Amino acid sequence: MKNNIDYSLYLITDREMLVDTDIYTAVEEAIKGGVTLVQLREKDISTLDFYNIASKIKTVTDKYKVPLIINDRIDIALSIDAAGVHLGQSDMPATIARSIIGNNKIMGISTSTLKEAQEAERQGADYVGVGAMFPTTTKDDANAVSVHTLKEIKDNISIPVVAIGGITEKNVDLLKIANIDGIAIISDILAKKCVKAAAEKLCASIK
Ligand code: TZP
Ligand code: MG
Repeated sequence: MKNNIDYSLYLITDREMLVDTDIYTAVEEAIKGGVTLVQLREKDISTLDFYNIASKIKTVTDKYKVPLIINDRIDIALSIDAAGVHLGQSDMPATIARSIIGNNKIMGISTSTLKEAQEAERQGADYVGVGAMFPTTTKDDANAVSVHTLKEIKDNISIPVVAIGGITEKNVDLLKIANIDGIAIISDILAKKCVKAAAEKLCASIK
């Protein structure tokens, strides 16, 4: 089942961006608009709040049979039986994470160079996130990655490649040349007043 994941429109959460809505409604609307995969990524949050939000989001994603990935927190991912985890370069080493989560869970790794992407694949990642592709205010310490490097990564690894960072319906066409498996979006969906319409626009532009 983890081999049939649709990475095409990958929503990553950030509660602080929401406009007049809550995270559960926003995730549901985004799924209705065409989001194929959801990652719960919340910073500055207590373990209890993270766990409670994760369990509640899981009921939403389960309703639509959309896989839920948890950022950073392997313990929370396992506790709610999420589809997997997403780890950065400064999180738990991928090989250790794999030994904890087992082979049936998805493990995604953030990368910004070909070397990091090849290493992630070697260490058992199921997909890599690559970015930041464009300037973004969502993550202030993100490394910039060129479309050339994105394509080089896609051409040199076998696992799915998802681009991230500053992607909007206006610039997504620039990534087409890299033939990637999906785009990961925070603000161009969640900071929009109509989350469903925002997801629909992105969905239309990647078709
Ligand atoms: N990792 C690299 S850039 C980024 C993350 C989490 C932020 C993506 O957010 P946005 O709003 O889609 O630019
Ligand atoms: Mg992290």
